[in-house]
Amino acid sequence: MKLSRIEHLGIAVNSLDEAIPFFENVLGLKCYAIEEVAEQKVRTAFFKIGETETKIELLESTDPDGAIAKFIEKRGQGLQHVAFAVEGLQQVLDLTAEKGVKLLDKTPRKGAEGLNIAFLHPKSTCGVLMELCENPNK
Ligand code: CMX
Repeated sequence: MKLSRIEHLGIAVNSLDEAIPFFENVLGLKCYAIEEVAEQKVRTAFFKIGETETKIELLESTDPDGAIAKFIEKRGQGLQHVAFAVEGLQQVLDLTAEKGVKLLDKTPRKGAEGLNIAFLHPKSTCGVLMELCENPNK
């Protein structure tokens, strides 16, 4: 596969309202969007980093049974996933599965900001949850 860049870093937080002031007032980033992704049971807040296209995505759980709530229960707040931008996501997933990697998503699904996304299982990726993202409008 060919990764173009880091699309975003996903950080699990207890509360967007409590976390956002640190990113805005201390790191000097601007929260430009808050979006709920109901299917993932999360509310997200996005920040662009400087002149780059890389973003920080804060993730607040909307459901005690959701992946983010379970992550925080087990590990506390922190870096939850790294997302890479790719082109041809379905083909990338097929080739990755052929290499014996455990996929959480065999086909892309809709993530925040209209991106097509798919996760690789952390058991196959040295313990780091990895998300692959494709912008369908590019
Ligand atoms: N990073 C690394 N390891 C993780 C992890 C993460 N984010 N989340 C879970 N794990 C590990 C757990 O520690 C556990 O390891 P052990 O078996 O060694 O204890 C194992 O994976 C299984 O975890 P679990 O708590 O039992 O939870 P599940 O199997 O129910 O779910 C996972 C794990 C990764 C499949 C789930 O977190 C998931 O589906 N994540 C993808 C969805 C997601 O995170 N969405 C939020 C992002 C929204 C967006 O960007 O659009």
